[in-house]
Amino acid sequence: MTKLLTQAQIAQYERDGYVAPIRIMSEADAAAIRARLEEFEGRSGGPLRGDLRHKAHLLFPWLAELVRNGRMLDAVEDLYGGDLLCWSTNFFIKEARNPAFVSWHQDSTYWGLSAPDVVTAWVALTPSNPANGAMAVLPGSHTLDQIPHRDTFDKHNLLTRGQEVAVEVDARKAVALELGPGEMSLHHVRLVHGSPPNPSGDRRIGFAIRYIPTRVYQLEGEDSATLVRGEDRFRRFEHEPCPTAELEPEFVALHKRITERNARILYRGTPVTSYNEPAAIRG
Ligand SMILES: O=C(O)CCC(=O)C(=O)O
Repeated sequence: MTKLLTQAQIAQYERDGYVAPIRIMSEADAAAIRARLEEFEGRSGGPLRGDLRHKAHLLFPWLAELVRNGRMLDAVEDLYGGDLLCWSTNFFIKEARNPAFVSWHQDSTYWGLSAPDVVTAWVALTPSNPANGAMAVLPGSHTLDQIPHRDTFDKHNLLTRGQEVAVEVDARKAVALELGPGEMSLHHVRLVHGSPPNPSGDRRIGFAIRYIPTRVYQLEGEDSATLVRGEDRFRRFEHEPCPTAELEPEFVALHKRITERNARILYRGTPVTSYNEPAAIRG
């Protein structure tokens, strides 16, 4: 008996490495989250920048609630069982008519996690489609092992190191994941995916939530995660608390410590020590 996904969707995840679209909230609820984000951006002087794009669920209660969305967790439980951690979150915001893009890559490359049992729930807060730079995936590529990547640090690449797979990708085989606000896609950590720039007149906003079963651990040092369902019998991660108000000082300090530590893991082997800010975000 599954909780949310059908047997066909579970089979698709196993075969193709992704499932989409899955509705997890109404369009109105997604619009309300977008409005909260943009209200904050309005107050703080412009698009969300720097560390605020990463692990923002430790700073904003409306994102802490989103990572605990029951329908989303039901779907993830259908894939990885009922003891679940939210390891990380990342905003992928592409401004209107902006060159920001995401190169073809596998998420697993620099995350340092012990097993490829990691799923991303990519939640659309605006429409995401081929006209505004939707994410595209290469079905079945998650069954490949870890593919070598090269770092480009391209100034418009939204990935930390501008990393891209060091093999030819046949883009004709790619499938664009079309989502409406309030829908999500699920993709496997080894699935090759990427996305082109957004030439449209509105922003494309996605919030990527990375979930792992509690048995997975960090190989590259100390790390933290949020227990979102079940129990953690392994206690490999420092458990993160849940914010009750926006940007509470102790949460801001915690978030700084955690994102700096994560940046050291993600940029290991390079001279970069804190989150690189692509020109596409700096503006
Ligand atoms: O938002 C995008 O276009 C790409 C997102 C992505 O690479 C990810 O969620 O891993």
